[in-house]
Amino acid sequence: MKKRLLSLLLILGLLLCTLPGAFARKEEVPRDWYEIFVRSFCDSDGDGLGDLNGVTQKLDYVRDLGFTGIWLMPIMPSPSYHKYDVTDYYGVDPEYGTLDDLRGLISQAHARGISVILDLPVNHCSSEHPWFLSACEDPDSEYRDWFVWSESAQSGYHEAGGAWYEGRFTYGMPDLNLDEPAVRNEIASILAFWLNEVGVDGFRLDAVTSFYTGDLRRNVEFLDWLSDEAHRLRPDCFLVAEAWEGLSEIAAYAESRVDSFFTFPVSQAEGYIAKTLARANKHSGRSWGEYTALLEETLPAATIPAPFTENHDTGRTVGFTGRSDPDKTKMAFGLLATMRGGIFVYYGQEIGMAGSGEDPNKRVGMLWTDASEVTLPPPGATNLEYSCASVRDQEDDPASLLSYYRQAMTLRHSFPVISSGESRVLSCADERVCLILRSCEDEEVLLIINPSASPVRLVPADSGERFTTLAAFLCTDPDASVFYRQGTLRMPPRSIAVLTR
Ligand SMILES: [Ca+2]
Repeated sequence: MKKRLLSLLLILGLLLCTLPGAFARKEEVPRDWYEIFVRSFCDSDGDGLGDLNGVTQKLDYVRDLGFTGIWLMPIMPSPSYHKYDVTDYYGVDPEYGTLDDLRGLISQAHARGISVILDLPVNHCSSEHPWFLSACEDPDSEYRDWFVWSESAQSGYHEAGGAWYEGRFTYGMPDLNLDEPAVRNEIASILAFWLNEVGVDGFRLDAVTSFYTGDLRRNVEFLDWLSDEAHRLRPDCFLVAEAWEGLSEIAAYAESRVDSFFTFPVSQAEGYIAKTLARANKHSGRSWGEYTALLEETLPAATIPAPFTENHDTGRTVGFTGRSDPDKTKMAFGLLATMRGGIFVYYGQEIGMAGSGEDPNKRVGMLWTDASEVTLPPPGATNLEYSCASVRDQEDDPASLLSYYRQAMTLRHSFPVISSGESRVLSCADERVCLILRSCEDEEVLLIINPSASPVRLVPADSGERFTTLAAFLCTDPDASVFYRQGTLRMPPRSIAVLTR
């Protein structure tokens, strides 16, 4: 009887493991991702443009920084510098290299324990894509219904041959008709090509709120379809989606079977991290606790949060932390590095690269050594001054931002529960400090975070939880320390302590 029960449980377990999506998600430790704009990252052949082989050359750097995944911004052939308007979903833009270069990159990444996901813009293609050219030339083309047409002019539509096509972003990006079965078949083939033939580990899904503009229900339906297709092809693939919205809207999207959604409310000058670190905030610890609790109760338990402070579309982090206060810039990452989920860092963020305003300014060449050696600026970039030190100059400086990033990532990975556990915010009389109990089945830590610019002294046991050991700490000042003696914890400004029982 017992045996039969056991085998029944085993079969049930196997069944659950083979189902796509939700069941497998939460128990695993999420990966942390490094976002790369290939054109501006590293040039391997001296033509002035970053390329895939350049990324391969820098994989040790990415690994040593502590990242276990890279997100490559679009690499498929495209007429634009950013390549979010694709002309061939089955290739690599010659500016960046070849499919074999990508295969080489993937195998070198895997050898270092790094996963590779590609940016996948399928809301729209390029107006130069052969599908669209055919659809425009001939109203009887088999590709006509791959796009959305109107007999009259309307907002978000553009004229072509006496009819109007939907192109919500620009006229150069015609929206694909995602209700057309042939389009869905094509997208399924695209997924199969990259996941199975090329071996990428997943996708970053671009602009998912625009699939059916303003229609959450249909967007989620499409995301479920796409996620099921991808996980059927590769059960372990990872999908992270861009729904650039407020928290409740993101939570609604996260009910879909896509693994992860970017946590936009954490990011940028108006985000949770910036607000917590604002100069006038005398209750920075309480604020951070409230934001942590808000995320915990709003996002569905099965989703993997993907917090970040900057990406290729936003102003860079130093724009809101301010160059005059390097410790604040460090602490912005300290907060990010203690968050649940899989965090995302945009190339150059770790050395404090600046950039805001027009998009090209947010996407300039990575400063490895010297400003004279960076890749060619994206067309339209106007701010080409570098106000931070290069990777070379920060590498061996224990006080550098880069060194802090490495330490923060080391702390994060020393306690997998930080990434995968649930949070419970404990009360603390000193509102400059925040106590977060982070726990999963077999691990539990108490994170004590002092985001404030003051030193603090507290008795952690006053929270009602007993943690006896100071297991790790992280300070923005490399010469500072956290002390835990006779039940009292002394923390310098902008510091983090990890206590275990
Ligand atoms: Ca090149």
